[in-house]
Amino acid sequence: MLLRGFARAADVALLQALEGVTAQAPLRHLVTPGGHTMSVAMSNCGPLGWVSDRNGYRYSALDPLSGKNWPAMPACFVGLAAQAAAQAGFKNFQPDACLINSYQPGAKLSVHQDKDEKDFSAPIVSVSLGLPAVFLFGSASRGDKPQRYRLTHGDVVGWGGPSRLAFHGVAPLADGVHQLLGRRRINLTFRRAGRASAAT
Ligand code: MD6
Ligand code: FE
Repeated sequence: MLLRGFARAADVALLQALEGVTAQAPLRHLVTPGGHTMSVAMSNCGPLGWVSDRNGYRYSALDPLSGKNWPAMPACFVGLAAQAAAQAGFKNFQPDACLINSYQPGAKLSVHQDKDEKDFSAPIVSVSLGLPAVFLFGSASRGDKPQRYRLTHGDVVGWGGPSRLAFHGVAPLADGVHQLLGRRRINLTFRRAGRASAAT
């Protein structure tokens, strides 16, 4: 589900909270298991963070840069993610991981599936801020030609159920200047990466 502009009213609060997070856990370019350095810079907040290195992709409670826990998920992040999930039909979404992706012009994310999480019943909520991007959204089989969606500042994508394992990616970011973020796009993806939360 694409919620156009859902995060717009909260943009300044989100970006301010994000600065606190990245001051503790700086954005960095991870290396893939194949040895390529990713063009997207990443960090995390919350109990679990997504990391990649020569040994593979996984979730870790510790930031490999500091050896410490990832910063806590700011309350405005959690609130927005839960509200967006509810709007998309997923009640009680309790994310335990927030992956922060930072794109500069030319950066891209190759087509992939999100399958490192333990709980595929939970949705993923994805918040776009800053420069617009073309989001590629396919099906669960890699060969299918993806649809293209332009995601702009404040758009939120809520995604789960039958589409949870759909292949997706981000086309190389076009250059531009955004009023709040300059030459940059930030994407926040909220997930349930560890065990399912108790139903309430
Ligand atoms: C991005 N997003 O938009 C990258 N994955 O920068 C993702 O890879 C993604 O937006 C799963 C669900 C939603 C997403
Ligand atoms: Fe993804």
